[in-house]
Amino acid sequence: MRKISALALAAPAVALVIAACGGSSSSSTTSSAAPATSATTSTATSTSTATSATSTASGGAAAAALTLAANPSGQLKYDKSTLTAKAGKVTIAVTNTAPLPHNVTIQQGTGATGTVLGATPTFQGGTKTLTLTLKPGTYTFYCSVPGHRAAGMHGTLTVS
Ligand SMILES: [Cu+2]
Repeated sequence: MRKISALALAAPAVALVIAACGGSSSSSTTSSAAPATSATTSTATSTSTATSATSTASGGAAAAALTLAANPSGQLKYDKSTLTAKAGKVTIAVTNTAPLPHNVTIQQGTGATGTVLGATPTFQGGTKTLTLTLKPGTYTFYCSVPGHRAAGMHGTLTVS
């Protein structure tokens, strides 16, 4: 009985402290923080929507998507020059925030030419996902927009 009454006394004391803070100048800080919180919440919602769409597109494969991004400042290169994956279903999520359109094209082997196995559309802004079923081997990823591969927009994908 004594413990319960002690708690009952403590709770109103805490409430009084909170009320005192809320009534002071700190109320302006509280109101400015509220919009930021709701903005974060809406971003998180759209991200989770995109994630579920991606997993549906990749057919529920357990393997995590590889990520590749075009240089955001417009240089003709990707953020990686090598990618590695396990044989089977390989998903590459390609982001292009550069001020010009790019794509990612996957070619068999590392020669100047080779069989093209798949490609994202040429796009600007956002992320496109490319899923291919690949055997162990070496592949080249490059941008097929004229001049981009020659300028350095390519790399090697190793599948084992
Ligand atoms: Cu390009």
